[in-house]
Amino acid sequence: MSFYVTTPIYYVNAAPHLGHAYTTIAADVMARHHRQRGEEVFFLTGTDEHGEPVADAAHALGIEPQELADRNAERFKALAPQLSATNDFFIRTTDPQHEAVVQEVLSRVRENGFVYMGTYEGWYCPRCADFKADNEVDEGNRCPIHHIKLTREQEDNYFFKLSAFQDRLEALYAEREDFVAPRTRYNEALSFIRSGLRDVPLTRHKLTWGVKVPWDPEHVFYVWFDALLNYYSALSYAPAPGGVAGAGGEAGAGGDLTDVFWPASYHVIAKDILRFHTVYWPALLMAAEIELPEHVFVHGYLLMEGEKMSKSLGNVLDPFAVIERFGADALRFYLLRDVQFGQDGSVSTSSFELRYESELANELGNLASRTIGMLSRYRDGAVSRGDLDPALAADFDGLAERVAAHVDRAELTLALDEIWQRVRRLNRYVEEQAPWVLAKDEARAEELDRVLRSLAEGLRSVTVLLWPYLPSSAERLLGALGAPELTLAGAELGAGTIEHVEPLDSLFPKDLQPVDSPPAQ
Ligand code: ME8
Repeated sequence: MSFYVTTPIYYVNAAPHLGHAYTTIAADVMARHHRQRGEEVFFLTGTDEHGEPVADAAHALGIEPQELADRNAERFKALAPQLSATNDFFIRTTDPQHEAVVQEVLSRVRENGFVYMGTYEGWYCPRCADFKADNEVDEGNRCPIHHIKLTREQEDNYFFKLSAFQDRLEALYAEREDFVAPRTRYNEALSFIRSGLRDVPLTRHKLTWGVKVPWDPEHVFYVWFDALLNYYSALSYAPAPGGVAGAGGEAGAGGDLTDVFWPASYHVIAKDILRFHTVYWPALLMAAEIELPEHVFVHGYLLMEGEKMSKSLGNVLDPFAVIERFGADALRFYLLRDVQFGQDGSVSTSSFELRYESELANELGNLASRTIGMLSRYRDGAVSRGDLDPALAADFDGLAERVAAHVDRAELTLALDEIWQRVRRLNRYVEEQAPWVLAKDEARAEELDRVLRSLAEGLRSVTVLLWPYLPSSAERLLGALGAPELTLAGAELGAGTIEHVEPLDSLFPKDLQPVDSPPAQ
């Protein structure tokens, strides 16, 4: 079994913000979960470095696009580990290997008869790097996303015959209802297709910052076709992840991983780039005779004060400030817990702090410290062997499978909720069983043993399942339980044997400063 998940490649025209962090975190949760299932996993992220958004931003700063790209690519590259994201490769579209694949694939598209020379006339947003039809622009000819005034462009370009794929795309959507999720996004993509596809520019004449068109070096490829191909090109030169031998070479030596990981299992994106991924991308792959990805999952926007966060709108919540004060785990948890994955959701420092305190500190943190504390106090840390409480075990029955089924559909918030219900169940179990009462009565020692064992095992089970969301905290906690095993099979209640627990410092300390207070001097 192999699993290949991607994030969009981010524009290097600005620094990373919470929106980028969100998609990377979500893809990382999926990658980690699939690794727990023992699958061969490849997780790709990277940067989109060509085109007008980058060229314009560089010129505004008085530097060359390559310099801006180098500078900001480093910041995106550094973002992933700060989020505890475990991407297997970081692609940059200025990588020469990527550029060669773009030229090769798009030449094939031309040889297959899907490219012709034409004249484009219409609206163009340089921030979106997107051509817009008359009915897609706001009043005053403004971009509906960036609110900037658009210019009408006229340019001789090579065109991609998107219209030739009308029937095949409709057939794809009819045959594979899970190609795009959630359903609202599937419907949106399908209705765009049904409204009638028009051919789109494949190259730009006015621009020089891009991949050169091999059959006409006066042109560069339109940045979106260059960018989309990253998902495919990366596999041809990325080093193989640990444990996977590349088809064409040694693990780690840059073997060709295409045979192992293509087609991609999931492209995770937000709705701003839906049309490119759900219409242009499958059509382009069809034109190049490359197999289509399995799923595109379209999540919503993180909103601040009701508007999509973006650098150009200047309303950005700084993920680094949150990480610095609360750690990456808390950010990961908050974003996937508070905003239903797939829908828009408002984020704020106050709702973050509320979740941190009420759920991470008071629910999971307390459960861990109570469980370990009682085992230390009453049993010197030793966990007895024997049966688990059947009533509690019944509440955990099939949990790992349900979580897996949700993650298979990229329902990351629902999967987390399944787990969290068990965290709450365990806290109720402590209250119901009142081990402190049992501990006072020698005659009930066996009962106490069973309660403590059931608690410890329940805690271990939820912690294994929480690992993709809270990797550092989960590893610390499993370390204290003496049960570092992370596989999903091992998440079953009763699958592990905890013999002895060790004391643990508070997992989610409460005496942290608020997110938006100035750092301590
Ligand atoms: O579009 N809420 O790059 P980009 C949620 N280079 N997600 C958000 C977000 C928000 N407020 N803001 C950004 C591009 N994102 C192209 C992609 S792919 C072949 C080329 C995330 O830097 C989300 O994943 O504008 C969105 O789709 C992506 O960042 C856009 O990043």
